[in-house]
Amino acid sequence: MNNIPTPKFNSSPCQVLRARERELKLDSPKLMGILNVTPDSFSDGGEYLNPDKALDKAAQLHQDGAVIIDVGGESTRPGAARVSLEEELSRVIPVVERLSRTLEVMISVDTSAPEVMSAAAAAGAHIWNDIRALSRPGALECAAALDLPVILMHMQGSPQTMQDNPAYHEVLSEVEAFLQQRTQAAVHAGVKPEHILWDPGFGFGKSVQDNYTLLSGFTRFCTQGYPVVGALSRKSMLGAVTGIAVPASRVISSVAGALICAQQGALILRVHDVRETAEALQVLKAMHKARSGNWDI
Ligand code: PT1
Repeated sequence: MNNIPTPKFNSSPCQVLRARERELKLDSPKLMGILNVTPDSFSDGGEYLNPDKALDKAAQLHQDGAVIIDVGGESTRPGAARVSLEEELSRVIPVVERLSRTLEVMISVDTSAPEVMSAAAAAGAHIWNDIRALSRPGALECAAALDLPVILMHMQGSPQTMQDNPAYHEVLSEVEAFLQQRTQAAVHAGVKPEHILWDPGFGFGKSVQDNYTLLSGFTRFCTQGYPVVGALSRKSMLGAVTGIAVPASRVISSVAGALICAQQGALILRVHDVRETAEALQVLKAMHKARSGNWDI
């Protein structure tokens, strides 16, 4: 453990994420709770297709400590089927509308379709979470016009084929180069640099070893000036080392993974198990407070 760098997450000036009327101060790692409105999510498929159930779940995530709710209408786990625009819109928009009226949270939308994100933004969404890093036609222009924060994620291939034969010469530098390049493209299209977030994309076209190489070198992504999202909750990279085959049973390893990301500088953690992750984060926060001399807990 002694060669894992531990950047100060509360070093000043801290970054502030601004989205319309909302502000999120990234002075310590913040939790993004996952709300899947899909019939085929890898860990909670079909549970929250009903908007009433989705709202209850979001309220629970918020109460447990999530300050962002990530609404997803397209499953992007390995091998997932593609979904039509109409279907995605019909799953996502009603939930975003009701969420924005009822909860004091930032709403992110896990989509690659500019049509879905435009409608979601009109319904009150604050953040575009795009696993395809604004690569769909019209996505870059749409992101610039919406003037909202965007998460750019790395993926090799597509969800349908990405786990067939992932291969890298050097995974850390290739993922970083990709994120730099998509950042350039976004800024060139008119997206504000302070609206850009990075995500190395655990599980998206990566072998188990690639995923752990990314985890071991996570700090490098956190020192480029963009807030980084750590998102490995319940993923197969955890099952691969614990032997736990059922995603919903990977809570302990998910919390461990989230804490490793946070310790290395991740400022947003995308998680299913918000309460458990929030509890674990208290330990890291206490350590940072002791180190900074700001011990008032
Ligand atoms: C992610 C992410 C996401 N992951 C962001 N959004 C998923 N920003 C959906 C497995 O190996 O990492 N970052 N939206 C879900 N995708 C996966 C991928 C789920 C791999 C499971 C696996 O089990």
